Amino acid sequence: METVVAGSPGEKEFHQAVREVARSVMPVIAANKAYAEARVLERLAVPDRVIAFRVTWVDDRGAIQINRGYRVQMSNAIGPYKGGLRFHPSVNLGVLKFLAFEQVFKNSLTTLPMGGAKGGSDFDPHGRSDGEVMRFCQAFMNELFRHIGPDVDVPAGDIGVGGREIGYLFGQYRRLTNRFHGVLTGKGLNLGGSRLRPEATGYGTVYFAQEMLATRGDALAGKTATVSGSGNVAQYTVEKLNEFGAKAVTLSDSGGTIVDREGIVPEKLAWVKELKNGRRGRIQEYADQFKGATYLAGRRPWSVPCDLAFPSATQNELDGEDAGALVKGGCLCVSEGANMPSTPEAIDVFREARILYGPGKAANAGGVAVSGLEMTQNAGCMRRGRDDVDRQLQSIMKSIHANCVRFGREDDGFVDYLKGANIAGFTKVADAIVEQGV
Ligand code: NDP
Ligand code: 2IT
Repeated sequence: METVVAGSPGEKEFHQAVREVARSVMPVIAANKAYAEARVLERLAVPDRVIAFRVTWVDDRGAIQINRGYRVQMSNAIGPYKGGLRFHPSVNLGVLKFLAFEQVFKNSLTTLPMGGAKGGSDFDPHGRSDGEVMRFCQAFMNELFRHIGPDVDVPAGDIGVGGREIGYLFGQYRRLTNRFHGVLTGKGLNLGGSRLRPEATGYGTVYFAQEMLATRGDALAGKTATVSGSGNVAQYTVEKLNEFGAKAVTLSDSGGTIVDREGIVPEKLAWVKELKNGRRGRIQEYADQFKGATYLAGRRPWSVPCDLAFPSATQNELDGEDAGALVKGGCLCVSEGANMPSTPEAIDVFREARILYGPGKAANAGGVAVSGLEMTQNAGCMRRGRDDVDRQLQSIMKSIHANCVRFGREDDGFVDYLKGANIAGFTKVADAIVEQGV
């Protein structure tokens, strides 16, 4: 860790992500001479390549705007680089390195042949018109296009990047290269996108919770859930919870949290989708729209009593104190839709309380898994139906869960899903690195 920290000063999220994986896999490396000799972990903690560039574009007033753009290509040991693009003012190199590092292990867990990468920009889409977002995406692709390709690096969405942005990015890639192929995932159906990709992360996170609960003879029906965020992942988490007969009682955004003890039922969720994906408004409006709902300005959902928690907004959004409040409120299962939403202190609290804790790299892998299916559909010029994709998604989430249990079960029967996910994800990549020499 000293070498990692010295080589990436100030990148605290990156240090946090590496430390968490190192803690789990050090015993595996100590027991496997080949991994130690090949210095697999040290190699994985330095990106294969970091691309950083200026994005210059013109806003609606005719003024020139300048943003920073990045792509961190972490490892392609088991497949082409793969991972999302994030547009958010908090984006910097350290954040993208943490996300790219996590992506390597997550993608390995999916069982599909995908390496790990992440990219994005400090561009803030809030309050920008469609035209401004389009011109920004075009300017971003003007540099990115030379570094990606269907068997090189295949970006997708993340915070601030959804179907609209992927469409603009794809259009510019096609104009620049004269190629129509699967260079991005999360595309609209007209552009060769996969059915169920928008739903996949949220649905997968709920399927993962279902698997975790089943190990204790329990199920989702009748449970109360807190959900953070109100974007892509949060929306489809609530949708699937409703289908399973559970009740979601919170959503949030960077302004605060709404609490609706009656449950965010399908009609209310449809309104949230229009608010967030159509008008792009604030979640606060929910409390004005629906009687009985309240708005907690500047607060997160974790003080609301629940059986299940689905952190689905951003990194480090749930700290030790929040974890304590969740456990005290009766929470028995946490399934992470976001990447690294729980701080190390929060994870310690979950562990000590022996509750079910599904880390993001396992629980939210359904999104990139369906991205992997989109790549195979594009490569084979074919299309799968919704039920077919859903079946595959469920089967992948089950296999990720089984792998976590296999590598994470402790002597007393408790499953440390974080340890299991890290070891299972690491082992496949480590073997591939050893096989390919230096
Ligand atoms: P969206 O942009 O659709 O939604 C993000 C949500 O999180 C918004 O409600 C946003 O609020 C909130 N949010 C973002 N940053 C912050 C912050 N700093 N503080 C408080 N709230 C914040 O993104 P997604 O739903 O796609 O992504 C959510 C999480 O899921 C991220 O951690 C992402 O990495 C992860 N993820 C996404 C996948 C995908 O397929 N999209 C796959 C796997 C993981 P506001 O509108 O106010 O900014
Ligand atoms: O964090 C993630 O796994 C994503 N944002 C999805 C990446 C992808 O390539 O679909």
